[in-house]
Amino acid sequence: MSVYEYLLDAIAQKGAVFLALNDPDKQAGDDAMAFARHAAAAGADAILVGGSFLFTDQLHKTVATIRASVDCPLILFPGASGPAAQISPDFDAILLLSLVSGRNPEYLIGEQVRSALWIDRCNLESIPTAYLLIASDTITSAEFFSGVKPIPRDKPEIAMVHALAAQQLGMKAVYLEAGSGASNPVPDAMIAAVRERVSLPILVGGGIRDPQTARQKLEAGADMVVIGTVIERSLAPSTLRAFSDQIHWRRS
Ligand code: 1GP
Repeated sequence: MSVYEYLLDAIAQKGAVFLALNDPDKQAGDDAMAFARHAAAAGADAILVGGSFLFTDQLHKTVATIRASVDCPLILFPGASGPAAQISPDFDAILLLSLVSGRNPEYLIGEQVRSALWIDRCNLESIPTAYLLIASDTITSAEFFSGVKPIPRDKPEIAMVHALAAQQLGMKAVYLEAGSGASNPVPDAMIAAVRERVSLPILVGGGIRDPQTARQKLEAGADMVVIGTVIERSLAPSTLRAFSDQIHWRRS
């Protein structure tokens, strides 16, 4: 089964997917091992690894450590650091992001061309994903590095039409991103507007700090929730389990 099929199956079986995001700049070595083990034990369906920009050289070591620690799929969540710094054969798949909410050709096709042979050589499964930046209160790292203005929070129809175009282009998922540590997560009305027109799996991330908010995003129409900052701050099993229980609503 491919990683994409595994995620679709988890959505069908459990209601939604819980993705734990490790930023190797913040948690490497033993911390990364603890992050992955706690997240997987609590029920995370897969581990994403990456960040908007890598300030350290810890990614390769971190992904090898996580690989040796857990059995669930490891998925690269690429940033702006170039393929050599990010792509590793220890990953099972890559969310091959195309920043469709912007008009910067580097993030629509340039980075993908630079990465193509590396992905091929490492035999990574590619999950072509439409990446949409959604405004929060502050300028996020993704916005800064890409030079792409986020979609205003009160314009759900703009997000919807970008996601619809991505579906028509053959992409396999839509990621609505408020940015790591965002003060406000993606609005429910925007998720609902995308859900109404688009049948692709919808990932939502950025600024989701509690299990109830995660559940709210699913009720609005999301299929996968990405949690990073909260897990970085605390590996308390009860917190992680509460996220898992709310996200896996079909089993709770
Ligand atoms: C960032 O959506 C992810 O790209 C996760 O965001 O760190 O705010 O959970 P948080």
